[in-house]
Amino acid sequence: MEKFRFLTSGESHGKCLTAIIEGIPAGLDIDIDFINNELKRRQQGYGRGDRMKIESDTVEIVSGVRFGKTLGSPVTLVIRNRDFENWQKIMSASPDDKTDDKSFSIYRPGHADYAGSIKYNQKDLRNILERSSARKTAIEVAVGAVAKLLLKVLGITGTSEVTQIGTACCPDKFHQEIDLVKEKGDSVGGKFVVVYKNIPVGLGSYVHWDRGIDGRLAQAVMSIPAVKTVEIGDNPLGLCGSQYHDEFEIKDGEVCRKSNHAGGIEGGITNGQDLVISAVMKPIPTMISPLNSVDSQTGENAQAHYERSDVCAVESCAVVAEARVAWILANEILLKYGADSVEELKNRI
Ligand code: EPS
Repeated sequence: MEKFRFLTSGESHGKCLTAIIEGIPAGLDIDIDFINNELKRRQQGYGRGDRMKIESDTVEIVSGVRFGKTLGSPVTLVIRNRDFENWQKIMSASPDDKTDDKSFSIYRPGHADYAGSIKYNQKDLRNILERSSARKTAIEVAVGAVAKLLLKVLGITGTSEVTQIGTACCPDKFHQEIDLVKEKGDSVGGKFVVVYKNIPVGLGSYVHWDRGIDGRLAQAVMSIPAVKTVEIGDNPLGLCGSQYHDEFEIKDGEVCRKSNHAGGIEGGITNGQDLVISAVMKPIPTMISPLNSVDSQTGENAQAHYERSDVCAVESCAVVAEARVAWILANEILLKYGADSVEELKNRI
């Protein structure tokens, strides 16, 4: 069930990225500086590639907002790709501009090239790369920033932190790990954690398999490009029930917990504790030292395609995950407390 719905569009080197969001109550203050700051956070991080030097992502609001407040109508957001200037002909919508410039046919192991080219029956792997690129996460973060603004009104806030890069588990060693990998022309992944606080009890449900908020959050985070595992709370593998479950106690007349191993969800429902989600991002598949591959056009062995990329994007991935968690929470809040205006929503909560 969706109340907070949106679609995005746009290719990595196309003109722009766009989102149309529906379901935001009227009267929400849209702080454009906050949205742009979220976009800036996504662009940062040690190990990002040269594209981030070209782009300076900022959002344009095209509909649904008047004098800084939502109207209750669909909100349209646009982020222009500055790099489009260099790709106008290559990414042109007109058949008159057809060119082989920037075409490629050698699969990058780990990227969408192989499966995508078969699925969409494309010879030029550029047609797969352009939308499968993580560039689209820029507009997703803008949508997440709008969801965060709604959550903020209700006192719900989220943060993220990188907890591992490659084999390094302490922040002091992260840059060194990325430098070492970069020197080898390789790439590196890692792990991060997202925490949201002040969440009401009762978002999500156990009544049907697709209503559990844990399943919805896992889907939202797992589908970020390059994410391979998602955990809610602590990994219970190898722990006994007495070590894992969060015991209750009464403190100052309130029901409290001694721990939060469950990460804020029991029975597919938020339980009022902090929501804790961690995920592992695999190493980016585009590498200067290429892996063995196959040329789909010649049918021969070849070295994988390389083009400008990142060595490590785990910090950015964490910001994207924050955004995705914000969409899910905003949707669940609107499902539970459904309201047409922010005032109505506040009164209901
Ligand atoms: C990205 C923009 C892309 C890549 C990266 C994410 O820009 P370009 O391809 O022009 O360098 O830097 O995407 C990938 C590494 C990938 O494999 O999809 C961005 O804006 O985050």
